[in-house]
Amino acid sequence: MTHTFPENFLWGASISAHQTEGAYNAEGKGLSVQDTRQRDNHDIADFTVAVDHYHRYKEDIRLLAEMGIKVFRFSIAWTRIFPNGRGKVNDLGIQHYSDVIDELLKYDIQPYITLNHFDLPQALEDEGGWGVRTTVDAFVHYAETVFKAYGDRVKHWLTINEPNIMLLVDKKILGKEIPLREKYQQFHHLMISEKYAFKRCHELIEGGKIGPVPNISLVYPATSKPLDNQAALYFNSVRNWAYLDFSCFGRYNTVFKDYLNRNDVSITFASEDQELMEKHFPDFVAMNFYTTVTVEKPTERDGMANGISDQQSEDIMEWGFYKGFTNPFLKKNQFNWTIDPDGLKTTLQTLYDRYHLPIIITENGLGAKDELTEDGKIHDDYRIDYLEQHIDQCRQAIEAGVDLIGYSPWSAIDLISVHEGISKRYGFIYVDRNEHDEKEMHRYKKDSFYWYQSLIKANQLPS
Ligand code: BGP
Repeated sequence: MTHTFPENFLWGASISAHQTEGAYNAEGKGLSVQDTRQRDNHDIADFTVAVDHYHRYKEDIRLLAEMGIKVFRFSIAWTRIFPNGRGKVNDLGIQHYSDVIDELLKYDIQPYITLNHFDLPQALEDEGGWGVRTTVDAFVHYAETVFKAYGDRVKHWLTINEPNIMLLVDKKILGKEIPLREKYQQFHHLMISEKYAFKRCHELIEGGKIGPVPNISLVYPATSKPLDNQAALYFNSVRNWAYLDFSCFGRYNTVFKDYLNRNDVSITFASEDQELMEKHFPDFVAMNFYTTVTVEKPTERDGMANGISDQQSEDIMEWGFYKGFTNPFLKKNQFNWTIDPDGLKTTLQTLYDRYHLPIIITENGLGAKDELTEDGKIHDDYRIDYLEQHIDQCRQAIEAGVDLIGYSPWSAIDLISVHEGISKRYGFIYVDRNEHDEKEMHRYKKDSFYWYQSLIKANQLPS
C-alpha cells in the first residue's frame, strides 16, 4: 500500500493572532479579553509581546515558505480592525493584514483566516460579551468589513475558533467562569454569529468558502456499562455534536436539548434565528484535534463538584451526566494530555459520515518543553513521532473514504500557549525567548522543520 497523499493535499501550519503577534497596543490596536484577562499563573509570559510576529511576519513567512507549506492558517485580531469592537475602522489594522496576505501570496501560500480566535474586544466584553445580542451585530459588521477588504485575495475563511472549548474551559481560556445559563445563551450567539458569517461570506466573496472550526475529539465510555456509554453520549453531544449539528444541520440535537432541559437552561431566540439556522451552511469543516476523552457515569461517591478544568485531561465532571476517566490504554504527553492517533482516524470517520463535508485539520500537534542546544539545534524527535503517527491515521482515513483535504498542524512557530506560557512549545520553528526574558527572539529551525519539509516535498510519509 502506498503512503502517498492525494495530489493537491493542503499541507499547512497554523497560528492565532494573540498567541504570536505581540504589539498589543501598536498602530491603534484596542485591548482584547486576552490582553486584559487574569491568569491563574502569573509566572508565565503574557500576550503583550508574544513572539513579535506582528513585526517579524516577513521573516516568519519566508521560513514557512522554505518549509514548503501550501496553506497558512492565522487569525485576524478584531481589535486591530475595530479597536473597540465596532465604530471607526482602523486603517492601519486593515493595511497590516493586507500586507500579510500579499506576503503569503508572493510564496503561493493560501491564507485560511480565522475571524476570531479567543480574543473578543474588551470593549464588547464590558457590554456583556457573547452573552448579549449586540455582540453578534458587532461581529457581523466586523466580518463583513474583512470580507470586503480581503475577499478579492482570500477565498477560505474559518469562523470562530473552538467555541466549544471556549465555553467548556471558560476559566482557563477567558479567565472567568460563566454560569451555565449564560454559557448556553453565549453558545447560541456564537452559533448565530457563525451563521451570519456563512451567509455574508457567500454573498460578498466570489468563490468564497467558509467553515466552522471547533475542537472535535471522540468521547469514549470508560467501560461497557450501559450508563458509561450514556455518559459518553452526553459528553459527545455537549462537547462535539451540539456545535457541528448547529453549523451543518441547522438544529439543536435532542441529546443536547435534553441536557439543557435537565439543567433548566432555556435559550432566547431572536425572530430571524430560525431562518438563519436552517438556511446557511458551511462549505467544509475545519477541525482541531489533540486527543480523545474518556468518561464514566458519576456516582454518589464522586460528590457534586462540577467543573472542567482542562479541555483535554480527565479533570471533567458534570453531576448526573459524565465524569472524566483515565484511559489506561493511552500514553500522555508532558502536560498530561493523552495521545491517541487511532482516535483521530475514528473521529474523522465519525465526523465525515455525520456531515459529508470536506474536512481540513487546522490544529494537531504536541506541546513540549523543547531545548535549544549550544549549536542552535532543537532535537524534537518526540514531536516528529507524534505528527508522524497522526498523519499516518489521516492517510488511513482518506483511504477509508474520508474527504480530508488538508492538514495544518499547531503550530507553525513557537507561540504562547493559552495557559502554559512559552514553555509549552508546539512550533516547527523555535523562538528563543523565555517566560520573562524576551531575549532577541531569534528563530531556529527544529528537526521537525526539516522532517515536515521533506514530507511535504515527497507528499508522503517516509517509509
Ligand atoms: C487549542 C487552541 C489553540 C492552542 C491549542 C493548544 O484549543 O485553539 O489556541 O492554544 O489549543 O492548547 P494549549 O496552548 O493549552 O496547549
